[in-house]
Amino acid sequence: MKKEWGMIATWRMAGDAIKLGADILNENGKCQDAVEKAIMQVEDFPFYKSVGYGGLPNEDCEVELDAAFMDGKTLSIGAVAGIKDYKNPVSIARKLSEDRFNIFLVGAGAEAYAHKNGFVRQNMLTERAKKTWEKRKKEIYEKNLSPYDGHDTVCMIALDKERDMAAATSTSGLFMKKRGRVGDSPVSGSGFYVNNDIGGAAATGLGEDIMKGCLSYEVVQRMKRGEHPQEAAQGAVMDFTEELKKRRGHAGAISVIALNNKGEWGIGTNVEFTFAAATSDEKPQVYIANPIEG
Ligand code: SD4
Repeated sequence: MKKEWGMIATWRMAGDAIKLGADILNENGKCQDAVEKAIMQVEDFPFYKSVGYGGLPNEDCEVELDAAFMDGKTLSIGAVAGIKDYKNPVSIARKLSEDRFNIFLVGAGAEAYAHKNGFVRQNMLTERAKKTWEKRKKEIYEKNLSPYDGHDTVCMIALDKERDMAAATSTSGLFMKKRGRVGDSPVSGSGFYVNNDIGGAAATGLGEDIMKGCLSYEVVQRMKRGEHPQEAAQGAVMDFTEELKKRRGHAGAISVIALNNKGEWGIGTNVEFTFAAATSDEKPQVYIANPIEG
């Protein structure tokens, strides 16, 4: 059933932000604004430890952030990776999407662009995140653990009343990552993809594995072939998880959200996963999903 508008987002942390996005869409606002403003809210909240301010740092205790923005009408994309000391990476990504060239900037280049365009500088490392880093560092050493534990990306996809669609992502990436490590979140086709004529998808989980399957693009292509977002997302995640296990012996955590241009939504996941969704027919709500074995 065709909805007037719709929105879906990854993780429980998006539960409040999706209400803001839903209000924007309900009041005839644009999908581009809905995804950007909702993600900004998550980025600004200090207790969400995997996104924006308060995000967990890399192995050198620096907060390096990745973010992207895509417009489903023009297919414009903007992205930043490994950016430090700027408050809202998603907004920098959106601004970059207006450009014809140089749409994906990393590190110092992204920071110089942000500075030139008047974005707010802010130290993104909170005391709380620093303490978590110190504790983890000690544990890794004492217990000989793998350093990589804990990561979540906020992804949002929206359809507005004009039938336009947009998607955006923002993350601090893998906790204890190496300096300069970039995940799937700012990478088109892997971390996100949206096309007004079909729909959009966005991913969270282990970027190193998500990128091997270009999963967001894969889900959009399945929807193009007529699959419902639920079928497309679950099928793509399960098929690719199997493939990774077969070829490599293991598969990381992978979850994908999907929304088509009728406002129908779905998710696919190989782990327990929380997400938030809202449409013109359904109030904003947080859901818990478990993997469905194929
Ligand atoms: C990354 N995909 O940097 C991101 C992190 C994430 O749930 O979403 N984790 O690999």
